[in-house]
Amino acid sequence: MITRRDFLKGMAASVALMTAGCTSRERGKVKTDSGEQQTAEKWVKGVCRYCGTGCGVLAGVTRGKIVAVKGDPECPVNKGRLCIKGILLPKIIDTKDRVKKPLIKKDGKFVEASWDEALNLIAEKFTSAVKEYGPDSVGFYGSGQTFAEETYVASKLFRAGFGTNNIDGNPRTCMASAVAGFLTTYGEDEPSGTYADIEAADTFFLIGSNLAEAHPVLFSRLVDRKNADPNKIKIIVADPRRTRTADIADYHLAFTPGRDLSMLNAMAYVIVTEGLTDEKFINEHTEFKMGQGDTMTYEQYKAFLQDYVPEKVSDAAGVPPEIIREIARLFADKNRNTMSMWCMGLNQRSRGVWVNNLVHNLHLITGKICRPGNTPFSLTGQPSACGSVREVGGLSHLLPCHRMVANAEHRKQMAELWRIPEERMPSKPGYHTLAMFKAAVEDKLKCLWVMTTNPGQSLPNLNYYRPGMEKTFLVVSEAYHPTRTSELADVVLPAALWMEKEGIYGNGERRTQHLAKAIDPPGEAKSDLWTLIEVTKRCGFPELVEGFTDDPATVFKEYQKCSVGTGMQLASYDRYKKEHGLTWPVLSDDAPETYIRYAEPWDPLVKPGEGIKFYGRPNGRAVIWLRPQQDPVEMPDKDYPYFLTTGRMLEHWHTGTMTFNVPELKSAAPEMYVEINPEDAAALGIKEDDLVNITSRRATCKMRAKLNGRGTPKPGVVYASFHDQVQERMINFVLLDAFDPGSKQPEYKVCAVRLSKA
Ligand SMILES: Nc1nc2c(c(=O)[nH]1)N[C@H]1C(S)=C(S)[C@@H](COP(=O)(O)OP(=O)(O)OC[C@H]3O[C@@H](n4cnc5c(=O)[nH]c(N)nc54)[C@H](O)[C@@H]3O)O[C@H]1N2
Ligand SMILES: Nc1nc2c(c(=O)[nH]1)N[C@H]1C(S)=C(S)[C@@H](COP(=O)(O)OP(=O)(O)OC[C@H]3O[C@@H](n4cnc5c(=O)[nH]c(N)nc54)[C@H](O)[C@@H]3O)O[C@H]1N2
Ligand code: SF4
Ligand SMILES: [Mo]
Repeated sequence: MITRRDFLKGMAASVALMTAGCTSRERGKVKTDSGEQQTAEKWVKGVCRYCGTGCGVLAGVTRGKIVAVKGDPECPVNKGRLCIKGILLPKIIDTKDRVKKPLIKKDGKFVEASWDEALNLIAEKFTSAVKEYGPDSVGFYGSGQTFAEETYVASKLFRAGFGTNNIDGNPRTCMASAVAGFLTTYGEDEPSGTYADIEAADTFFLIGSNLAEAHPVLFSRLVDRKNADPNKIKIIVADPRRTRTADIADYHLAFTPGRDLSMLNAMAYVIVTEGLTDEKFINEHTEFKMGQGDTMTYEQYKAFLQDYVPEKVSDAAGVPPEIIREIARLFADKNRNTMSMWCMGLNQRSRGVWVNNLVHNLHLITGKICRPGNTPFSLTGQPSACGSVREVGGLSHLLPCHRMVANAEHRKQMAELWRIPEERMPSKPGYHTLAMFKAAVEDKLKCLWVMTTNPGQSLPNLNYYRPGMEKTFLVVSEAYHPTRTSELADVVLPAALWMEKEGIYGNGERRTQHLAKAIDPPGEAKSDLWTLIEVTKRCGFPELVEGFTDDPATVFKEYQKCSVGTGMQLASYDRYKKEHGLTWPVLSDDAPETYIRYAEPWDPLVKPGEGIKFYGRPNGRAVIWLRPQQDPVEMPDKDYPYFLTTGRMLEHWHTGTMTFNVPELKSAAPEMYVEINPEDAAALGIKEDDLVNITSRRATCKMRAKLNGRGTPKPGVVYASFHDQVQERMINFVLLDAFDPGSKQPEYKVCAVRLSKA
């Protein structure tokens, strides 16, 4: 018989492979997938190309090729572990669809061009659009997968050069609600804790995160924690689907999509009415607010919670009242440490900011924050969504190092740092992602530069947005061609890929890490940094990139200066080259990294004797928000009776450009399918592997049915991943493009569909 312990061990092994099992232990020797022994001439330190976990890697290089990748045993994130995608990274490099020369579309066909021709064309188009239609007629759409230095130069070119804040990126589709949640609650972005809290927590509350597939090495750390003390460690997973993550949970709360706001408020109700709060913490470190920031009292908060008596909300939320009570008690237990982890299930929602606030509330009313193992931890998706976008200021309302466009003092500081007159800093926030692509549809955005992202596949409601990409003058910096975006481009610029260039990533725990260059890019491919610097010069702004070269150290030096005196001060480039990452703030080059923010003795920004201080807020107090339940924009009805939710699977990365090039990953998951609850399938006469039409008000997708696969949605809910590049199975055509009014993050997680056998 398989015991629960064996099962847990198996789970850990299936997602996170110890490198020892995949490559030889002997230093220098590597075993390739074909089994033969090869000797790597050198091992180069880097970071995995994929998820926000940020595993340290060592790339084995022989005769100018990466022949193997192993986990860096000295990186504290993964201590030598990698998941299957990380181990197979060498296979994304030498593929037949790599772009090796610039391509320009002429008479509807792509033809190879020289760099000079391509760069001059871009400079000519962008500068003349600015002249003719004004600075807001051009835009940049970047990514949480660029290096910090790349976004930094892009930001400088668009803001200080063209004079527009039209620079946004895919973290808008990913982290914007988490950012706004942190800012509204603590006045400072990014988590207060780090991954080390996993080893110190006893109760884990995972909501809207499928850790097992999306952050596998963190999942293996969680499984290790559970294995070390199976009776004590408790795992709660709140997700409308049974997932691989839910499989290891002590409690799986399969609530109704979008109704987690009432479930979280009901947990707060139980905590407050049963006297499980930390009154001293509430009195000393918090305040209450509602709406846009109206001050409330504790009494008003208690009155507000009366609408969320578990018995009242349980039917709508789809979770039994006694379970809500039980998990609320477990969460608040004063003898246990509680860590929450969440990801897209909360962020990709039309009330993503509010639901983020509600998780923070639970930690604030119980005082479970600012101590080891007690932390509200928002998981980050991309390898450098934090490092290269949130920190560099790669969104239309942000400036470098957590500064805001709307703040005149911040603009002044940046003008000084960039040595430009203050009036050259644009004060109007630019287009957020969906507004930018809408402006292209409406012919207001004349030129758009897309870098390290694939919006032609990853935006929602694609039938609406793709024609805009076709209409505008579209530049796509890409490693592969064709992609569902590069096919719409006017110019495709061949990009150096992972380990073919050097730079800085920042992972989900504030860890800034350096990736060295291991090999040369193929053909004429160049780093995005080089391309950005060249375009900046050719657009007539050489002063903005003076001293910058292809060597990212030249750019990082200036960026690091922007961080001095902010809440996220960084160390020098040289230090990152030597260390295995450092979690900021790091106040000097001999200072240690910071484990826990806002609290003594860890945070250097908290003065001795201050204890805990939420210094991002004017009064040093974090905000407990009164946020009511509000349903998603599109709920099921008689014509479209099912919820559709979308997300990811272990083997593939987003739009699949990289992972479908890896034979092992492709054969493990060759096409995307739709998960349907067996009860619903029986009612519809759908069997395993039947082709099913998934129809929304916007489009129809055709996929095979899986009834009891690695995930099972609750009845009334269906699920699909968005990794497929085949139009018929591209679920994003079906999705709604509603977004959160505060964060502007799209609601990828909820819309209404009907199903029929195809
Ligand atoms: N293998 C792999 N790993 C990845 C990625 C990848 O493409 N492939 N991408 C990375 C990126 S950029 C990101 S952002 C992360 C995403 O990581 P996750 O957010 O963990 O992954 P998702 O599958 O998008 O969504 C998580 C869960 O949200 C649930 N959900 C649906 N509706 C609701 C709801 O109303 N409320 C709540 N609370 N939950 C709901 C879904 O059922 C799903 O299981 O993964 C990162 N890691
Ligand atoms: N249905 C649905 N849609 C979603 C989501 C969802 O949960 N459901 N999640 C959203 C989220 S959270 C995210 S983060 C987005 C991700 O969506 P995208 O960012 O659009 O997807 P990626 O496949 O990561 O795109 C990265 C692109 O960069 C290219 N590339 C790789 N390395 C380099 C490089 O060094 N330089 C250059 N120039 N290019 C490079 C890759 O080939 C790839 O085409 O998708 C969003 N869309
Ligand atoms: S867990 Fe994430 S960062 Fe680590 S190896 Fe896997 S994909 Fe890469
Ligand atoms: Mo993401």
